[in-house]
Amino acid sequence: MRTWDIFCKVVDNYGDIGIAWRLARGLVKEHGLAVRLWVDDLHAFQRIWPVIDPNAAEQPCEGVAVCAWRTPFAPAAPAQVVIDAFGCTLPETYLAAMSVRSPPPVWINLEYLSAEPWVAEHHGLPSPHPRLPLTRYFFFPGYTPETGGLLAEADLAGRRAAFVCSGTQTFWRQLELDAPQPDELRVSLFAYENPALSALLDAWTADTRPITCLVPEGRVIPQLAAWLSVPALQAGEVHRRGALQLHILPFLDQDQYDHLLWACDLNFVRGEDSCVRAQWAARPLVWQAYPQADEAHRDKTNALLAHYTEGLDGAAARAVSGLWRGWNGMPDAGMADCWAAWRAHQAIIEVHAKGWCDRLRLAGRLTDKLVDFTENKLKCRVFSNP
Ligand code: TRH
Repeated sequence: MRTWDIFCKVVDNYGDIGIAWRLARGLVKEHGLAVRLWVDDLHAFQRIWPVIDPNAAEQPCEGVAVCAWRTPFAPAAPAQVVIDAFGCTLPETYLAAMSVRSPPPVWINLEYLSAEPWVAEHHGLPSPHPRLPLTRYFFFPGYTPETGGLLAEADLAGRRAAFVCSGTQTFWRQLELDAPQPDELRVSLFAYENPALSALLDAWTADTRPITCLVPEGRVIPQLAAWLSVPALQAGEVHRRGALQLHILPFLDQDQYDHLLWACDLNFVRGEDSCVRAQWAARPLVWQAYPQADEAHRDKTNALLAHYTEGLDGAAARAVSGLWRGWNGMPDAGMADCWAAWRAHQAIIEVHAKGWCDRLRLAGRLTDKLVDFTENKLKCRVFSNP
């Protein structure tokens, strides 16, 4: 059985561990690999996967050996494949052990996802280590077949279809919510602090049909509390303003969060992993890119928008772009107008979201592509090191 080590440093938020965990689970379940996942912040991990014990040095979970990445790093024999998630810098002692392993491990730097065109050109490129006899390969997830593809379980579409067909009522009950009214729009909101939020909430308050907004606890809560003029907000609270009903939810586990995305009519998502999951949900979405000091998130937003709105009718495409750009600090119009335009084209945007999900499959599944890529390299190594 092939051995894999995945290293993950939690920079901030939940995207790094969210992606590393999804990848580790997929490699074990679908490819039968022996995977160790080294994580430097098990508390963050526990937020998205509550059975994780934040104090355990090593614990089995879903077939993955979850290991605490501590400093100094205790000696560990390197695996055949080593993933350094998002260039997290491997422990020096581990790197040294990799360099004397024969044949050397296949070493992958799993990069952040972007829809920008340069990704395809950089995917798979080697980078020799300056001192050690090791080569690191850049593996870029992406939206086209020339890239590393997207994280998705093989049974994802089937599970989603089964849930949509017969699971939503139970899900709403579990969250202690009523099922949606026929004319209601149910929205999930996962966001960073956002200057456009108040104007969007104002627009929802003035909508002609009811809007229910479900907000898992997180970074946007203080801003919501300020808009509501309340000192703080907790899970379970409900607030009404005009057509808008706001529900604060507890932070859900990663699988339940998928259910939320599948059950809502529109999902506001952020960063990387929730954005991809919202696309697989086959529902309309609004993406907030992870804000970067050099404004690189603007290029990322525009690149995904260009790709996502391909094939969408002109006015509907402008409505999607307007709302996404306004939400990402690039307003083409006021938020109220952006919302009105989105509402006017809602039906066509919903159809597009379903078609988009089918098109996404053409990019390929990241786990399959990663296994193919590393298997090829491993075979070459065995061949050159008989
Ligand atoms: O948490 P994020 O903002 O993570 C970000 C991005 O990944 C960004 O690219 C990276 O540079 C930065 O971290 C360091 O957003 P993201 O990527 O959507 O990750 C959130 C994870 O949390 C995802 O796996 C879904 C999960 N989640 C839950 O499990 N339960 C919840 O209730 C919610 C709202 C999210």
